[in-house]
Order: sequence, then C-alpha cells, then structure tokens
Amino acid sequence: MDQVTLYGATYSVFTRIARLVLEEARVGYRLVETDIFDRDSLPPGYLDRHPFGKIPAFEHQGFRLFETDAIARYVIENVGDSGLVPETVPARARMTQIQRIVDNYAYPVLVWGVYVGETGGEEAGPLAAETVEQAHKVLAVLETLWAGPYLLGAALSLADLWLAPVLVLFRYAPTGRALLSEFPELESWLQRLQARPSMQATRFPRELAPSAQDAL
Ligand SMILES: N[C@@H](CCC(=O)N[C@@H](CS)C(=O)NCC(=O)O)C(=O)O
Repeated sequence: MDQVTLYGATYSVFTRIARLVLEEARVGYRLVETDIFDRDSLPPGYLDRHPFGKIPAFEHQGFRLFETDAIARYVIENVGDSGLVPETVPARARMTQIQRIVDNYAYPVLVWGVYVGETGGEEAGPLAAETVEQAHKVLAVLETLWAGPYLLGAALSLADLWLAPVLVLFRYAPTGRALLSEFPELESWLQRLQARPSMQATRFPRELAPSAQDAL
C-alpha cells in the first residue's frame, strides 16, 4: 500500500490509534498536524473531511475516510496480512468488543473523567467518587477479558492498539496510576506494549517532555 495521509494531532488518542495501525502494518504515512481544539488553525476544508469536527481523518489515492476503526480496517484490508485481526470468529468478536469498550467507556471515563479531570489545567481537581468507581469498573472488566500476553492471547491485535494510548494518558493522573496498580496484568501488559517500536514512534508530546511529576 502506498503512502497515505492522516490528519490528526500527536496529543490525540484516536490519532495515535490510527498511527499505531499504520506503523504495525508498515504503511508509510504523512501526518498533517490538525489541532481540533484550535478551530482557526485547521487545515483548509478540514470540516469537509470530518463534518463532525473530530480527528483523525484519512486519505488514500483520493479516497477520504473518518472514524478510526473504518480507517484501521481499510488499511488492514489493503495490506492483506497485517496479523492485526485474528482468524477465528470468537477472537474477532472479542477484539471488536474491546475496541467498543475503549470507545464507549474507557476513553470517556479514563481519559476525560480521570486524566483530564485530575490533570487538565485550571478546571482540574479532586475526582468525584463516581468517576473513580466507573474507572475501576472499566479496568476490572478489561482485566477479566485480558487473555495474555496480549489482550486476546498470543498475538497483538487491534484490541491492544485501541487500549494502550488510553492507559498511557490515564497513568499520568495520580488516581489513574493508583488504580492501574490494582490490576497488575494490565499494568505489565502496558509496559510491554510501550516498548514496541510503534508505541515509541507515536509517543504523546507529554511522553517526550516528561515533567518531574511524571516520574513519581
Ligand atoms: N469516533 C471517533 C472519535 C474521534 C475522537 O473523539 N477524537 C477526539 C480526539 S482523540 C476529538 O477529535 N475530539 C475533539 C472534540 O470532541 O471536540 C473515531 O473513532 O475516530
């Protein structure tokens, strides 16, 4: 598959997921920096690419797409044998289930509820007990589904690429770090994932310029 274009931001979880898929599938891509929270700086016509005003968006040979899973499946089907989608029906269903758990529960609660809620600037502060409870539940469910050494078992899949960026940010919040330590299998899985070249190549700005706080 020849080079594709991805519109997104290095700070964005879903942009990173799309980049992880491209890295793991060994597809070359150009990242057009698109800061969705600074509407005045968007590339010209960006809202035609993504009418719902989110990132990432994608283009390959004039074919435009948005929604990270659609991008991932398009890339994988073009590449042929990426190894990122399991062979069996139950494993594929489990993978999709984990992807949707990440989209619908992990991302809103662990990233927006805990990470942004606790560390995201002026509005940040102590978390509501309900948020902490929800975060605990998300981790507990994910650990139940974790087969090891990867989420689905022996091989890396889209499920791993969906969850890892969420947990990387979550771990920067003190509450996130404390909660994750209650789930040692997920914690060691995350450490292994973070050592992969794809994760190294797509680090968040925060990972490249850690503050003293992050080492705690
Ligand atoms: N369902 C979308 C979600 C994308 C998404 O939520 N992206 C975030 C950044 S990680 C975003 O653009 N947020 C901007 C906003 O909600 O205003 C996908 O799978 O691509």
